[in-house]
Amino acid sequence: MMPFNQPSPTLGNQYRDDRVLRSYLARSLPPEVLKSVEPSLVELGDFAGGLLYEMQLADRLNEPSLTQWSAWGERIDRIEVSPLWRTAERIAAEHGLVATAYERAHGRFSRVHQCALAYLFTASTDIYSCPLAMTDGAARTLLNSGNQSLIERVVPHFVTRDPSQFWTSGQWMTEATGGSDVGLSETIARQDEAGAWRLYGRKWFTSATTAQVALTLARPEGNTAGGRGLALFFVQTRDEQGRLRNICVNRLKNKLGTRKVPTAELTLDGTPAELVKGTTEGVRNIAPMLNCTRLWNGISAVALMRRGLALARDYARKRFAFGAALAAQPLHLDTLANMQAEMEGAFHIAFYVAELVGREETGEIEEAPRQLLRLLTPVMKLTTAKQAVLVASETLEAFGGAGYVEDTGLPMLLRDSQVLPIWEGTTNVLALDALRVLAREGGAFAALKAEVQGCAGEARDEQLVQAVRLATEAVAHAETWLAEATKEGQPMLEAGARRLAQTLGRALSLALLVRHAQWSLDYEQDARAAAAAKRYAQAGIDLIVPVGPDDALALMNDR
Ligand code: MFK
Repeated sequence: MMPFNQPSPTLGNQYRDDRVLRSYLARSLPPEVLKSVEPSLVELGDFAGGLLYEMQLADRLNEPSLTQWSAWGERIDRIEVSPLWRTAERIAAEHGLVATAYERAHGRFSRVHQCALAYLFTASTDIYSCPLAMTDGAARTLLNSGNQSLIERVVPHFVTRDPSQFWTSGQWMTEATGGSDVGLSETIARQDEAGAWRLYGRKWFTSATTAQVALTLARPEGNTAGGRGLALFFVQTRDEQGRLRNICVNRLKNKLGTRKVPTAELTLDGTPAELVKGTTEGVRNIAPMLNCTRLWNGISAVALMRRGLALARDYARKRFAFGAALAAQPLHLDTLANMQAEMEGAFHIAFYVAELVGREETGEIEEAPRQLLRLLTPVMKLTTAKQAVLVASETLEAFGGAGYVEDTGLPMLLRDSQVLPIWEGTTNVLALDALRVLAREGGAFAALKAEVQGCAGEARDEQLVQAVRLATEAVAHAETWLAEATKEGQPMLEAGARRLAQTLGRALSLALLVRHAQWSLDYEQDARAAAAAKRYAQAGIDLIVPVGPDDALALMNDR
């Protein structure tokens, strides 16, 4: 008798099969824009569910390698990336994964178009989204800097569709003294006899070190301590002969996930560099890069959730146990539906931020939404990243033991999701950033409240009206808590910052999901977004609880 073999999960066209993406684009893009961009999405959706996914499974065991010495004793520090990564670079350039946002063929909608491409591309390319995010961020940072020489020489390489001309950029910020507290950076910048800047120091965690260029921070000798004393520098990593320019790759990092990303420790020993914008205020000047990579982080979080769900749903139709397919069993369906609801909430807040970025880039943004964007970037990033880890964990569980077995490719989803709350600002660092924004940008909270109320005002379906009430109530509670905690002082505010940020993130996600669900009921006669909204509402929106810093301190002491 033939032994039983379980059919594996498979994927179809990742655009055509994605009700959430298609429905969102149908609402948010003008019909002529949708018609114009749809072929690019169909094409990438086909790649993502077909060739790229097959390559990804075949590429599973390949990892980047570092060769530090040639056979003849020369220090070469050559990094080889996996075959999938080499293919991903070409496809990313050809499909305009960065270029789309800068060609701006459709004005402010081009950012949404680009994020839709990134969303389709990400889950099949083993975090090649990392160098793309940094490249996008570098393009935005250089354009904002006004440094005409760099804008003319470098930006065209970031935004080309020609793979032979395409460059990626690194973002070298993290040092051993602090990944979060960047102001502690120890790298020194010194001018040589010719007046050219050279960098000396050790960068502790540099992602995608194969990039042709990088933006980095260093302290010009004599500058003050802290982030203000740092300057933003541009580095071209190799000379004309392809040799690293006074950069040693000490080792590649052995990480839990993102294992295809060549993340390295570097020593800079007189690396030539150019000032991007002034000799101080490095943290402020690199902020556009941070905000851009935080948007990509959110889009990636949604993409990984969506991939887990696509596989888990397909598997549920193929896997039989206890007399029926999993897809016919109420508890399994209920579990998948909860995951889907989280994904849909995350989807709408991430793409809402993309819409605001598109408006900012085209100058079609007033002061209130600008402040809202500054607040929502960290709030969206921290909210969606945590959801991605939870959904990835549930995805593995939905496959039982198979989800825990490496050659199914499934464990990678959990490992790769786990980076999302860590890099580009941990949950707590971003929650504190959001707190600072609320204190500095007087209109940010009011803008968020107005958006939630605006969405609530569009709900007419009785169940959606009830669901969105939880969002408006949560925002009202957040407002009261913020006022009271401000009176109590900084420790109370900081201790509650994560609960506050997640409450704002979940409340806005719910409100946006409700607005979309009402539209989908009206124009598509589709009740699925409404079903997701109702579930999302029940999963907890208001996370603010009456605890403070004192008991946390008491609990720290365990002796
Ligand atoms: C696939 C997805 C994407 C993946 C890409 C992956 C690549 C991975 C590589 C990395 O992980 S790189 C490392 C990422 N590191 C971080 O994200 C650092 C996390 N820490 C923070 O974000 C801290 O909040 C921060 C370093 C910014 C705090 O530093 P400071 O020196 O205490 O800065 P401060 O005082 O908060 O801000 C200085 C100025 O910058 C202020 O402006 P002013 O000079 O006008 O007062 C701030 O308002 C401004 N600023 C800070 N963050 C900003 C910002 N402005 C706009 N947007 C922001 N996000």
